[in-house]
Amino acid sequence: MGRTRTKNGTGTKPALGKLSREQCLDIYRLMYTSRMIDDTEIRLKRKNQIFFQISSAGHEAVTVMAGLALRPGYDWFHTYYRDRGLCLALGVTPYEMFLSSVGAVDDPASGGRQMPSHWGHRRLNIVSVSSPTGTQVLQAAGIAEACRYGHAADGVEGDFPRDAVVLASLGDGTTSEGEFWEAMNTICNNRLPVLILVEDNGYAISTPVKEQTAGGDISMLFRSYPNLLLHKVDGCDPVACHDVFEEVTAHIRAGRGPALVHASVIRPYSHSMSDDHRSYRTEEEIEAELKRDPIPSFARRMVDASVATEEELSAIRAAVHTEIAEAEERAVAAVKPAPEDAPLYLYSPDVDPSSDRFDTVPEDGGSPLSMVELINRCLRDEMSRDPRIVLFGQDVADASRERAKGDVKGKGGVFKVTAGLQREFGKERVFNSPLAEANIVGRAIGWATRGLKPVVEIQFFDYIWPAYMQIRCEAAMLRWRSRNMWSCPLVIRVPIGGYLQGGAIYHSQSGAVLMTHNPGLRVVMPSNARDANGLLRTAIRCDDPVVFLEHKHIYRQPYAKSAYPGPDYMIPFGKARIHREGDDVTVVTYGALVRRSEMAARKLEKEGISIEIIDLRSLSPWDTDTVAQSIRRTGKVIVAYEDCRSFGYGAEIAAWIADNLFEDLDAPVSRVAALDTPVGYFPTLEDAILPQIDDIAGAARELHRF
Ligand SMILES: Cc1ncc(C[n+]2csc(CCOP(=O)(O)OP(=O)(O)O)c2C)c(N)n1
Ligand SMILES: [Mg+2]
Repeated sequence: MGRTRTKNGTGTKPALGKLSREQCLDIYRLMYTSRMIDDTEIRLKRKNQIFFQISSAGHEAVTVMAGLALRPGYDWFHTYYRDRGLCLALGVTPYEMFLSSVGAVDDPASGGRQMPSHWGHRRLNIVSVSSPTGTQVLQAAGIAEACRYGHAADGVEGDFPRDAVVLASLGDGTTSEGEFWEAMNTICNNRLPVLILVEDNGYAISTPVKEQTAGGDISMLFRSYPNLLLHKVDGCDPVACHDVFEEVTAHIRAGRGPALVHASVIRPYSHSMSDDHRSYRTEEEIEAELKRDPIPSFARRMVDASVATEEELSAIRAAVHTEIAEAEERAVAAVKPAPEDAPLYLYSPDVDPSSDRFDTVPEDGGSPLSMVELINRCLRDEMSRDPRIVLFGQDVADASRERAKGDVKGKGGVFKVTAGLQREFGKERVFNSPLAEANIVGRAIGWATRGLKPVVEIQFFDYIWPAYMQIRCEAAMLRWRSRNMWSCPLVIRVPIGGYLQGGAIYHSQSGAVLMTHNPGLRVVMPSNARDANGLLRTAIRCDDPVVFLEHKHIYRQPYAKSAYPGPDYMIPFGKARIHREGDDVTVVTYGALVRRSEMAARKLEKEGISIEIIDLRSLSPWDTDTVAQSIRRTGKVIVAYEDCRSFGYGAEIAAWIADNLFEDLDAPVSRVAALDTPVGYFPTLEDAILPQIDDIAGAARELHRF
């Protein structure tokens, strides 16, 4: 297969529109190959030799023409599942596609981990794409920003051509996703070099576009968007698509901003093989649509215009059949994943953040500083060391980009954690995001995929939920789902937790478990300034996505202050700290409950009860060894956590202890946690809901008596 195309401007004579005869034949071959691979997959699925099928039928013309207009391995591609034609035109081979269909280890998209048609190809810059509709557009925005930054910045290694285009394609239904609008906002506002291709086949599964989109026409809604070049095109007509892509790619490459191409296509087959479109479409409608089928209609057009003869087209089809039959046979016989493959590549195989490499000795460093100050110091140190690091989030800048060097004092985050960083490192490296959480994380994933190191802030844990799709389904899964071909090492800093008095329901949430429940993520939560400094440095230098939870109640507490531990201080992940040694009862805890456990232990000491406190620091991975060693001595354990008691983070710790240390326990595993309610505003409510010193002391007394 490959790209045998001839480009315009090579002197070949136009035959159809601006297309030469060679181009026309190549386009026909690519479109026909795409359809034949779909048809072969359908046959394989019926024989149970593959397990899922979704076709690109009807989308071949616009996708092939987009692929031919763009440069594989130079431009960047965030695709969706109907982009077989695009991928073929970029150089993915039929054999590689069949490797995906059968789920072979050598499938270049996912090594048998994702459904077929979830494209990915490292060499061609086709970024691994997931199934959630629309997530790819924010990531494409991030890739485009990273391309621009990498091109202009000093000292950033990698290839960042000035005029690369980033393609983001999607279906009509997917334009209803909020993330799509968040992406369009940033793409237009920042004039990013993104080509958005909406392949409008009139349906999202069974929902027609009129029920989906105001006015039934997505491009109409963008007429007033600033900086956006807009085109509607018949996506079944290769000649029309050629002209549109020629214009929009030139526009984007010239740095004149993004373009949206709204292509009308058809969907002659059902949504997927799990759907039967005859249950919601009439025969007449399906029949009528077939008249626009790009493959026979383009063949007719070529013959009518004497660009090709029937015999020549028939010879092309025969060659495609031969190539596909051979590719199918090889792929069916290819090696499939063994069960041992399952746990591979959740995390970086090269950089282990729990290793000794991340275990350094703190320097002796002067007067005590707060957690806010030492997080800020770490960010400053790391940004000075590594020009790949960029920071963005809501209100994190000192001032707007324009006023960055002005005479205002500067904001630097609602908790001032990033204060002064924009002033020091410039507006290209520290900037505000829109008030949109998925926007922050989705773009950060794009930056990280492109080899930069975003350290982003979500203003409050309570508002992280719009970003959860990006965190769980994208950041955590990118490496695993691409079998280590793609990764997005980034850091998401998140102020979290209660005990603020007045924080109430939406400024006091915990819920660390909702982060630790994602294989592929690292989750840490320091309880003091020095640990925050060392753990954040590890988070930044490691090669995995990290959620860095900063308890906002601890931010400025005098008891949590520490001396600056130096610019290379690191604490490995998965290594707990014995906060206090004791013999009678072990308290396993983290975050704000470390201090509360300490206060309880001081009380209990007077009663002759000796408490050992383990500060986990790192919630995923967590330090089973230190916990086990302590419980083997004390025989009694309290797991204390700020989450709701039921299904909270500590529930897993308690279950692990019960499973693994049953013989060492002299009493049941005890849990101290928040009530299973939100956190109330009035102080007595908050006190009753969140775990207190007396709750820990009471549980310890009970265990001691046991
Ligand atoms: C976030 C999310 N919601 C729902 C789905 C299930 N789903 C898969 S494809 C699809 C329809 C997409 O329609 P459209 O964007 O028009 O693309 P088309 O399939 O028509 O090409 C839906 C609802 C999904 N994959 N992701
Ligand atoms: Mg659709």
